[in-house]
Amino acid sequence: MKKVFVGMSGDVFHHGHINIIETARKLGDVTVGLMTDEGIVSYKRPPLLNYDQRKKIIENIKGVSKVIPQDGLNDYIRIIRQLKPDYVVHGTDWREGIQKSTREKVIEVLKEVGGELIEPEYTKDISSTALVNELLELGTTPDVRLKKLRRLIKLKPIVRLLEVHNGLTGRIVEKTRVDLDGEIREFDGMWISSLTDSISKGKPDIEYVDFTSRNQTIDQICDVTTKPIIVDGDTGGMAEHFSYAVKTLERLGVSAVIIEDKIGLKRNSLFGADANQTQDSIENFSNKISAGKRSQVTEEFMIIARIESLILRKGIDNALERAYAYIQAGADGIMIHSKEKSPDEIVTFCKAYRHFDKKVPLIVVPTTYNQITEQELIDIGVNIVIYANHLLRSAYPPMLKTAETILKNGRSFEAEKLCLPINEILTLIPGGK
Ligand code: SPV
Ligand code: MG
Repeated sequence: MKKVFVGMSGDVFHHGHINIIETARKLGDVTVGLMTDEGIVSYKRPPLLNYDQRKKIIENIKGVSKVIPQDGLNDYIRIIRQLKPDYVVHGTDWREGIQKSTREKVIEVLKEVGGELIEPEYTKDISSTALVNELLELGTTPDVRLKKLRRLIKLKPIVRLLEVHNGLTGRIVEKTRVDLDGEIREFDGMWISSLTDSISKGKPDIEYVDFTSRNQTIDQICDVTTKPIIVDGDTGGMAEHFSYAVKTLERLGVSAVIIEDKIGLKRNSLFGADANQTQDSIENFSNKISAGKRSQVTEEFMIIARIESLILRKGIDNALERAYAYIQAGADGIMIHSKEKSPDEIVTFCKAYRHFDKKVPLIVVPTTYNQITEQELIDIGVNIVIYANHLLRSAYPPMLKTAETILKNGRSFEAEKLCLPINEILTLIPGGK
């Protein structure tokens, strides 16, 4: 019996997959290399079904003898060297895009082991990616969305969030993708910033826009998106109030709330020591975290403690002492914030944090030290990066310019080139016609 190898993700299984397996089983004994969840997220969005669920399906397909884990596209090489298959079967789709270079490497290594590549014509008019996109357009449930963040943290080297403040910006995070030589890069989720939620309502970021109002923003965003959400919970208010907020956020399907260890009238952290800001005591803030944890309904919701020691110039040791205490109090994550132009103090904190015995996911918001790359953050152990205000900040200057242009000219003709064409805004959100 000849040995045949087929690599696949097998998420949203369809007749195109069956066509491949049918070709393979006519050639011999079929081993499927099933992409692990980590392997898939190394080049595209996480699968809808996890590895074990997909394995169960593929194992039960006629003609499949064995399913083995495949850890990403590069793992083809290891598997082929080990298995020494007579044939590798793959649809013609991998002649283009991210899998193109994998295909070339597979051809090389097949020469080494004396095997052959068989490429059945890719089944037209069906693709898992298109099916998944259609499923996502149907929407999601609070329960499914809430669980997504923990899964992403587990699977991805870094989880990438962008600020949203209404339904439209939610759609931008939901849909924007770039294709970098076949690697599909997108945002993993949304940050609901107190700064941009307040400013977009014409209010300062001083916790005046309270949870009742913030929840309306969140609800609006949930209505038109499926990606996970972290909410900026400001100081969390009084522990008694925070306990209620946690339950409401869970009911809405939010995955995590971040609360900052400040007390009294809250000012935005980026004012730093220029504004009158007071840090809470370790004891009081730890009690608030514990109260939130006790009130939680689901297992998966995360309460993340945000440390303001660097913002308030209290030093790294103070920040580390607080991180330790907040983890003891039950925090599911630590956000360390800085308003320095250089990332040095964040890097120092993250490196010291690595030596903690009990660690929880680490979150940073590189607004001022924005030269740091995601790869550099991964290297110092950061789990989540938040781009905290960029959609609102980038929208405001052109809006102001349009308003001024209309005033200066006494008509809108000159402003037209600054605007999205009417036919494009009409069709921006499907279903309008
Ligand atoms: C926000 O986005 O509201 C934040 C982050 O809290 S920062 O503005 O940097 O304080
Ligand atoms: Mg805020």
